[in-house]
Amino acid sequence: MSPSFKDKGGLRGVALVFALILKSWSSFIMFQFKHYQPRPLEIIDTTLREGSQTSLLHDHYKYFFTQNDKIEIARDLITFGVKFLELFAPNVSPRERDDFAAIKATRDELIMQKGYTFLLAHVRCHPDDVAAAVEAGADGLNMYMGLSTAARTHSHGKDLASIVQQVRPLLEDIRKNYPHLILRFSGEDAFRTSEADLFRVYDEVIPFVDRIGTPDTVGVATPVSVAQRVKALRERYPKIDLEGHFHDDRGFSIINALEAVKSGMRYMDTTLLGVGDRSGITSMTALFYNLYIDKCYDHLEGYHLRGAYPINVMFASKLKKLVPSKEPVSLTNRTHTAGVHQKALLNSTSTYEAFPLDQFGVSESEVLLGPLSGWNIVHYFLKEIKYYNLDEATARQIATVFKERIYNLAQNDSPTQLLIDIAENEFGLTHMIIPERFKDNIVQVMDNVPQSDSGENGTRQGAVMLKR
Ligand code: HCA
Ligand code: CU
Repeated sequence: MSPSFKDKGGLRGVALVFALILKSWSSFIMFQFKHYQPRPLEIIDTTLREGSQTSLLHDHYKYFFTQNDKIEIARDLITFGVKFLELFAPNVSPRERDDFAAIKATRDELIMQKGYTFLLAHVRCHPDDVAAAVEAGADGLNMYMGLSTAARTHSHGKDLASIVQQVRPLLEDIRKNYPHLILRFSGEDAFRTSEADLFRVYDEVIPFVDRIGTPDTVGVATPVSVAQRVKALRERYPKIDLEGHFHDDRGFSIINALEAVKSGMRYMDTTLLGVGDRSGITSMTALFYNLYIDKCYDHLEGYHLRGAYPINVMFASKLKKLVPSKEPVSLTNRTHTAGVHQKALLNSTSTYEAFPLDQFGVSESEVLLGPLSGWNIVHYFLKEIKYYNLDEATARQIATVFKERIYNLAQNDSPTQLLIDIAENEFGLTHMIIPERFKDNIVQVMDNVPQSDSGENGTRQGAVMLKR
């Protein structure tokens, strides 16, 4: 006999109570940092904090990311496999407070699908910042204070003893009152701070924190100084995890991060396309690309590398730019204009491409069908790869139609052809006019190389040439 309507209501009630218990249980047990097993490399994405300080936003009079931008960026980072997002302290402005809540809601929506992502508030060693972050529901606090002579003289003006007097009791208090919070303390400008001065402060805070940050705030570090510093810190604090943050003033942000990771630094701050204050910091996809090339496969655990290029395109569109030519995971890195190269490429792509960019999503299928593909990818693909005239609004409409149809595609039909059919036949798109003599000058290799043939030394046959 089937249960009566009333019984069903009862069952629903039980299910609701069960769901509530599960929710509160999970927020206390499952999602606590102490139950999380950190991977060999944990990216702390700071696109929404450090990255928001990029002057590139000013180029288009945009100045800041909108809340929708931030939600999309956070969602795509979580989908990519990032588990730590650094955000501004919520008391920076009412807008940041709202955005914090919106990002948190996005994070919560993705828990069932992608697991938990920790939101870290970037806070000064000041009780107001701490209180605001706690109120906003941050999972952790990324605290910082300048320890270098420059910071002590020209910024906060405190000597090391006063810094310790301010920071230690604050951290002790937070640890006592909010034991679940993930705490990090950074000695800002660490690479212009002597080891003795760093140790003087770190020794005092170590009992209360989960990680120590060593930011290269002004970009003075070199691979040699990084390796030496990481070694010294690991020797003195063998049980504590280290976090790096390398600015690109000398163009060393990638090599320094790579060196640090290889020397045993588990946490690395990165941003999408490496944007940040001045020349920015390490680009996340550039770091993964180099770890892959250097066969540090452990460090790639849990990241969706094929989403690398699509996430770069998404983010570039937020800055109203193309993926920059100096970003290794870029289409530019697969674009050949030298005639001699083109002929050799037809025979084997390995002649002028040493590395497997297709594994990082610089491939036709990933760009169109990857998990992150949205209207901006469609816009980019049609405009930059296929050379159609179109604006963003049209790209949005085409993307909607494309997404509706793509799942009904017959097995042998190509998504590219479907997109082109929609673009040409239903939206009447036309090609940009390129002078005849330049038409064959550019070759982009957008093939998918079979898995077994993707090693750096493999001959990467079967390439499909894509001439614009
Ligand atoms: C800043 C400086 C910072 C902080 C890094 C950190 C730096 O913008 O506040 O908190 O570890 O480069 O030192 O980004
Ligand atoms: Cu910085």
